[in-house]
Amino acid sequence: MVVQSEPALDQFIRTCKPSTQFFTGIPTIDLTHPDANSLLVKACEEFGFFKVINHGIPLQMVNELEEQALSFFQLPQVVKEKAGNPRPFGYGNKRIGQNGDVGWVEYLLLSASPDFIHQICLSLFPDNPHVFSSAINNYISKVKKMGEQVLEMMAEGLGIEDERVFSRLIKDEKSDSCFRLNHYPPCPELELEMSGRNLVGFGEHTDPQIISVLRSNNTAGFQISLSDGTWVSVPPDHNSFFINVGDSLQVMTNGRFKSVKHRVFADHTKSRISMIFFGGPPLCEKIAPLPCILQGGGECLYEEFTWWEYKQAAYKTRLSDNRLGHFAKT
Ligand code: GA4
Repeated sequence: MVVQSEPALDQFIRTCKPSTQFFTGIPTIDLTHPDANSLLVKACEEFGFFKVINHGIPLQMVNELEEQALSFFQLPQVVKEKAGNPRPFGYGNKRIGQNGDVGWVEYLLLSASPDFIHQICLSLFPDNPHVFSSAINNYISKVKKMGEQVLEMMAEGLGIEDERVFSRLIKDEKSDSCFRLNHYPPCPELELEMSGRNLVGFGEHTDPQIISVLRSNNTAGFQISLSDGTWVSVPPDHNSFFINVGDSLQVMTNGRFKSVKHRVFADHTKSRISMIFFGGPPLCEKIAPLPCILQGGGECLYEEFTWWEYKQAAYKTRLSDNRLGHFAKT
């Protein structure tokens, strides 16, 4: 067995312009609003990112998972490691992916299948796997439904006849969706102050899937890149969800929706906990710009690929790489 040493602290530091202010322009979509469909489309075109309120997800269930997650991350390292190696699924600490990326984060990366989750919880807690596995599975099932609803509203907003054109990919029983619990521990060793030095929790990247549904505790640190390349800080809101457009949705909409570049900086005094559902298509699904989108004019920007091919290519890249470039038509 090869035991990897911990990356040195300076590997997590990025120096950039201090941004102490929160960006106030993040679109907030009330899912019960009569114009929600068109507002969603606008948000996906402009930012590839938005906040969802009136989402119908019981907050008690969300808080329950947050508590469970906190207790999990407080366990001794040897217990957490019983979840196995995070490649492809399991417990990871400070190393992300397989190509040398590091982040000030520990995480549990899971396939979103209820049976799989139960198995992992059984390895972690052989005497009582149910508490953790049902907290995760209940959460996923609700958040997945909300994600499907949002995808149907997006299709309607785009005027697509088949409103299930996006959501069916996640509803499919073979959907390759995954789930991640992240814990960004505080880093008191480091006086970050206003020096412009930041501790990278999760480096800049886009998500490969269709959409990602994120919920975090009230600790700041999440940033998105705007269309002009400026990074802005997203005000945390533990009662709402944030949704990212992923690369696959950018392709299906022929670039009309933007897969948002985002990153997380860790806090030096407060823990950040986040939970993300990544809605992905079945492995054999062909991803390409939708014919009904192309009918509106404009040339087709991407080659067709299967989700399996995209995933294979994506997992060979570094976090900050432009993964879609490989499939762009020249
Ligand atoms: C980014 C989105 C999801 O967290 C993830 C990540 C995955 C991993 O952590 O193993 C990847 C990253 C993510 C994209 C490029 C590759 C794969 C790390 C990495 C360097 C689970 C996913 O699907 O893609």
